[in-house]
Amino acid sequence: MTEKNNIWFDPSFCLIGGSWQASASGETLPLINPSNGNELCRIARGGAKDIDAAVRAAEAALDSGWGQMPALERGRILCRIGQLVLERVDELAALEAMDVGKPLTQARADAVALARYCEFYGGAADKVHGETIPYLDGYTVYTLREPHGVTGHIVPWNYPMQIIGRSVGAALAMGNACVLKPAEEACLTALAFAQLALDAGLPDGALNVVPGLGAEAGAALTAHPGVHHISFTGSVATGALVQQAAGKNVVPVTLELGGKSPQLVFDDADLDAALPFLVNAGIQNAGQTCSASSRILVQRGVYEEVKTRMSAAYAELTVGPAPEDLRLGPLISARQKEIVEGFLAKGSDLTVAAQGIIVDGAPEDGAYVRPTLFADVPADHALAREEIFGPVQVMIPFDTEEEAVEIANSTDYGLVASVWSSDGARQMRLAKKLRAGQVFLNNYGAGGGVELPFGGVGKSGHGREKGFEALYGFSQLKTVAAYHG
Ligand code: TXE
Repeated sequence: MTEKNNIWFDPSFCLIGGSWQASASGETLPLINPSNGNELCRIARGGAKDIDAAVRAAEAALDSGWGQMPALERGRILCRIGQLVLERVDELAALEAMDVGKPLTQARADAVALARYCEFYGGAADKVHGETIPYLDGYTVYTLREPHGVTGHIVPWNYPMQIIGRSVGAALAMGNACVLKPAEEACLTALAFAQLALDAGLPDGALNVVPGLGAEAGAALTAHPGVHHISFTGSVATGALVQQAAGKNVVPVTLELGGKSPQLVFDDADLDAALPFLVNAGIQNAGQTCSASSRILVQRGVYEEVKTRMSAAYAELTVGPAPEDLRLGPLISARQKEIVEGFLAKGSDLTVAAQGIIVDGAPEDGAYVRPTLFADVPADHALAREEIFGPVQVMIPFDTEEEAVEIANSTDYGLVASVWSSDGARQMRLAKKLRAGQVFLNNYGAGGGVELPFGGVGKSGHGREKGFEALYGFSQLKTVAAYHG
């Protein structure tokens, strides 16, 4: 490591069948610290052979102890993992801050959320029941919830800990054995989590981790005939490839593909309550959040006031290295910075209402961009329709409720939406009319909500994660019909 930290695992290894090992090719990839552009360490460049070994190890785990373990015991192990995560929260936060560029406070919140997912799914493991079905005379019919078998988990770089918690946590709770492919840009906490899982007593092979490139390790995982379910979070383009590959093996997929989520602010909204959410939902994690609110739709009567107040908030935003724990850190990579700058260039015909600042002394090779608020943006402009995945928000004025709904529903995405209004009837109407997997009334995000089913419609993907719903996704139903006369 060029930058010392409390590393309690070897970041250049894969975890396969309970043993840490180099990739079959022996090749490694650089892991870059986005705060300064320096190489942090090398990670394994896993490929098809490593994925195959990981799938075999998962199958072996299902055939042995893990496959036979009662739900109660699986739950206990998950709760123990959660406890170990809590004991290491600060170290995990430091790793994530270094690797992803997250300000420490945000990285810490992710580590706490990871523990919470382990606790939630640990507690839920033995509470997913089948049912008995009244049927014809002489029959007793009941259903069993069974694991898929080997589940593949392809995780992006923006919230590694939270996404691992919600997907691997739920899959393990239902008794699946997992092969996890973290993002090549950020995989330290995935490896750290795997070590904690072993320490907590998770049997060998129940969780395998193979870092590597998407086109190599990721593609090998999605195409592997021994994988029975794939959970993917990432871009629409890659999600479509994952679905195609899974389709060839007739395997179900859960896709979470981001969005262009709107907040609708009406004239009768409590602006004092709304303001912090309007801004924070756009700039948290430097805007690299699937459920980021990148569109702020404001009714004409309060438009100027909201613009003035959001602009003032933007002028206070500071961007700098993750350890400085400012409101924003760098983007994940020079490549992501290029993508976001490309969008800013596309917005050169628009009005910039306000921008935050990059602090003095931020390393030149860090992936920093200034958070930018655009005002008076036409609803059909590229910046109002395409996912930017950076700290950029557009303000769009509207006159009527109907117009607001039409604009809100006019993109290809549908992940999250929120309504700020004191009119209860309007809240109920819009909760139904907005095309999104989650709708928030007078809040945004509800504090993360491990318990709340989450997922999208349209190009935001399909399937639901989080809450109990995820447990149904990571299992399948068997119907047993007994004839006894
Ligand atoms: O995503 P990819 P990238 C969006 C966001 C961002 C854009 C590009 O708009 O600007 O995607 O980011 C693995 N088979 N989101 O390039 O390619 C890859 O290794 C199997 C939104 O990072 O989707 C990584 O582990 N796997 C999003 C994961 O897919 C493959 C979060 C995500 O990478 C693969 C991230 C392949 N052929 C980006 N190619 C959200 N919904 O939150 C890549 N991967």
